Amino acid sequence: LTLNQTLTLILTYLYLILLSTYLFNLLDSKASQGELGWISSPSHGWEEISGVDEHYTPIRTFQVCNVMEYSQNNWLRTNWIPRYSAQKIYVELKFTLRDCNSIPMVLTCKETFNLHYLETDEDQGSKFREHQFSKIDTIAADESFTQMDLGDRILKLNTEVREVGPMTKKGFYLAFQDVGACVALVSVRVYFKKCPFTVKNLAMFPDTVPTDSQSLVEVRGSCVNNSREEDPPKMYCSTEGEWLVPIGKCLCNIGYEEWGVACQACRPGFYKASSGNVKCSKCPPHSYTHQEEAVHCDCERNYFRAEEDPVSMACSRPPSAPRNVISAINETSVILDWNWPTDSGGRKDVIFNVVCKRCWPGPRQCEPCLGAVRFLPRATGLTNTTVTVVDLLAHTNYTFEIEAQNRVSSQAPTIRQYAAVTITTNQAAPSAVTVIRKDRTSRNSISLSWMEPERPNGIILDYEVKYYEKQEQETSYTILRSKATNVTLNGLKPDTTYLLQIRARTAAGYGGSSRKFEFETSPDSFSISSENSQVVLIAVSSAVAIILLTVVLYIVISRFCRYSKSKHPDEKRLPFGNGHLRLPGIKTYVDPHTYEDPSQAVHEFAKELDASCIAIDKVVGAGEFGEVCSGRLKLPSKKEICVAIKTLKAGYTEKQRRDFLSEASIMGQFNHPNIIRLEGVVTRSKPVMIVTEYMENGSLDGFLRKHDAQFTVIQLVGMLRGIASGMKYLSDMGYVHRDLAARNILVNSNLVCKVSDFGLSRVLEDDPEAAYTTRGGKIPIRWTAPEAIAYRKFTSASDVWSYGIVLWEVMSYGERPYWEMSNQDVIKAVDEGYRLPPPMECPATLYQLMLDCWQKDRNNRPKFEQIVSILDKLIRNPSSLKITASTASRYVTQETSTDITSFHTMGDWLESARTLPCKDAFSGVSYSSCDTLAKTSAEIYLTEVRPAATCPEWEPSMGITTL
Ligand code: ACK
Repeated sequence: LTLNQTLTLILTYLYLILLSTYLFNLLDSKASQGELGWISSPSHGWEEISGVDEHYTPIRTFQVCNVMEYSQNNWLRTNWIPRYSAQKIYVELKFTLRDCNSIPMVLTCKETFNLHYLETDEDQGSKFREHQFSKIDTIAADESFTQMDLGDRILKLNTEVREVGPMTKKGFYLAFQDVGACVALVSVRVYFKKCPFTVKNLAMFPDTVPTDSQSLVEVRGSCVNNSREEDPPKMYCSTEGEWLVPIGKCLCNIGYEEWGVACQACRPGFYKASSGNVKCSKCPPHSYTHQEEAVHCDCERNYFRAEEDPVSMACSRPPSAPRNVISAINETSVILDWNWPTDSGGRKDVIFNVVCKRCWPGPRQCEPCLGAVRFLPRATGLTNTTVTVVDLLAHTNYTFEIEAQNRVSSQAPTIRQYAAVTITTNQAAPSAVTVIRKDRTSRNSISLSWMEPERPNGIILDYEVKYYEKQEQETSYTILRSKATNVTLNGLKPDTTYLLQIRARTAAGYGGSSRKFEFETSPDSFSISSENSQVVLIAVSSAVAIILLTVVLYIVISRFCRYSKSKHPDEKRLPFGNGHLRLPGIKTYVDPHTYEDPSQAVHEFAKELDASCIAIDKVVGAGEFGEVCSGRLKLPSKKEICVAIKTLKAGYTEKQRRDFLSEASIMGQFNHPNIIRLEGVVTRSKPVMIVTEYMENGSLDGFLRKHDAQFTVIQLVGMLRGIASGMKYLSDMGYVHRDLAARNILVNSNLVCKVSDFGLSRVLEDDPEAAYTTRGGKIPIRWTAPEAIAYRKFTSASDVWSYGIVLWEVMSYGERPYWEMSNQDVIKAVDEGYRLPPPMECPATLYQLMLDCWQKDRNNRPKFEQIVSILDKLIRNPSSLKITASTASRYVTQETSTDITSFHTMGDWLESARTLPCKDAFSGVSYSSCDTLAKTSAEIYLTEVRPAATCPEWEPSMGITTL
């Protein structure tokens, strides 16, 4: 405490103590040393006398004792007493009174006297009229004294207090009327009560005089200097002059702390950053303040505070450089490890950034590494002291600079704190060949070409091509070497499947082998027995080939001409598009987005209809772009047909028009009984329309819900077969639907199901089921394969996953997949290996098909072609649909679940479970996989599926063989 502070404190308290007396005197006869000058009437009545009080302090008293005369009426009037703000005043009288009985020979003796008052607005001087006064009370003594008491010098002092009020005038007089008593007025005190000035919760409350009524007076406090209101401060002043019920408070401003009843500035070296009644804090390490009232402390030189650092945090500095960098090189990758800096700068948020430079020998010449180099987990913002750098060039010098940073590094002078290490990568073999394509196939030869490995790691000397008959299982194989990236394998057997692997060789040796590619030679259409007949055959085939070539050339040229007329980049067929090998003779889907002018795509693939040929009957639903109506289409010289008409609502933007018509451009390319047929478009008049065949029963999901449990299993399988057939057609065309779901299947009056909804952007915009993923895309989570959700890998295999969900929707009559689970929970459950359980009464074979469609590894899922063929066989052999999935799974869990992984085929499993009644039901249905023979139970919601890797003989492409 400084001297100043102590003095302030003492003075403040003294002031408050002085003010805290709640009785305010208007008159105190004791306080007067000289004559009081009160008026006595008649003059021989009350007498003013000097005396001493019980403490022997000199006082002025008045006394009267005319007991020896009759009819006494002696008045004593005070001086004029100003009222100030008082409404109710108190009169305290101290007096002694002589006991009448103790006075011998008295004529008239009283033991009381009267108290009166008179209100006036001004001092009336010596003018006194007794009739103007009002009586307050008759005052009697509690104790009177006798002659004996006088002798013993015992003073029997009486104290009486009387209230007067409410007073209204500016002042008043008091008067004492004696009617024959022997009385001495020792003191007269006149006062009123008030709530005195006070400071409560750092708020000042002024002197307050209570009202005369019984109610409390509400008083607003005002904050002491250097403080502010937190809650409005309030108190109530009672009629007794007491402060009651303090409410609200003030808080010391920033830079000030509470000190008694005041707010005091923080001393140098201390700060207070927030208002509140807390003490000033000492400056944190490496900071200071030389001023009073500091709200924060400044950082010392070379120390800093990050933007988000609280002022209570010590100032810090950039970390020192990382230490002891070591590198472990493995061919073209390197693991860098280092030690934490000795000085982290006083912070915990140290991160490391790694800069890669490629250097040449000689005078240090370096340049930043090119984008191909990858850092694992990343190059910047590392919180651990290690990083792996991959995809470096072989035999190359690199320098890595590892820089330590923390949040204040950016404020420090530009000195980079880093440690560097220089390495030379090893010689490395080339990476594997990944892209191989079949150029030509004949009965005895196959021509192949491939792409150079992504990382050759040197000059490729040659490629080794190893091939063998699939049936031989690698026991005998042939090896060819080729310097070029293509080769023709001759002398092969006709109609035979071969497996083939390619690897590249550099000076560092052979690279990894490619995965096994499977190719078939053409079938032997003639029975050939001799060399001659082979020659004849070659001649005939050559002739046929020439004719075929001519026809193909003609088609290609005529198509080319059509394409070039539309000024469109003519080649829209991607040889490896969507991971599909196009089937010969099947058209390829053309993405309308590849057209510079999308309206050209519409006219290429859709017929322009005259609006006058269309009659709209009624609205059947709402699409993204406008209403969907039913109506009729009557083309000249054709029969009138029922159609569905999608309209584009008025006020559309150009983009909306393009997106709307893109559906027609896509649909118009398809021609299949299980794909909704486009009749044409109306683009030249308004409204713009897309006209399709009419599907009487609407969407499949609603249709099934409406007819719950009303179909036979064969009927349901028939519908599913249709959908699979439509999807096979789409996947053969290279079209990935992305939004296959029962709601996007339409059903006609013959229960034929057709795939619909072919928008582009619309696919995901339009579908109410589509939700935004963390990667920003909009995806119908419940229907979408995990790889498509995770990294937007949409392929026909992801369509197969969705088909599995449609299968489940159909078998459960339009139940919502995963019921009311949230999208996030669905993603998590599927990722953890759980799958939807079999719907009620679902044939085991169909549930098995669902599980196959939901294989995590998309290569293990069946192709649509296989699905169509499985369903065909189930339809031909209805008994295979008799056993329901829950029954079968019960057998699996009870009898064979422990070693199910040891069965490589469903047949194996059935053999081992020969005694079980389910075997018959499965005869005729054989799967070469056992991995998806999952443990299921009617009691659990979702089914856990074992990973495919548990079956050693599992061949992904052979996931489902023929029935
Ligand atoms: O379930 P729905 O009745 O069948 O409601 C929707 C609605 O329009 C919005 O898509 C119906 N719809 C769409 N295309 C056709 C069509 N070609 N034939 C009959 N109804 C259709 C669909």
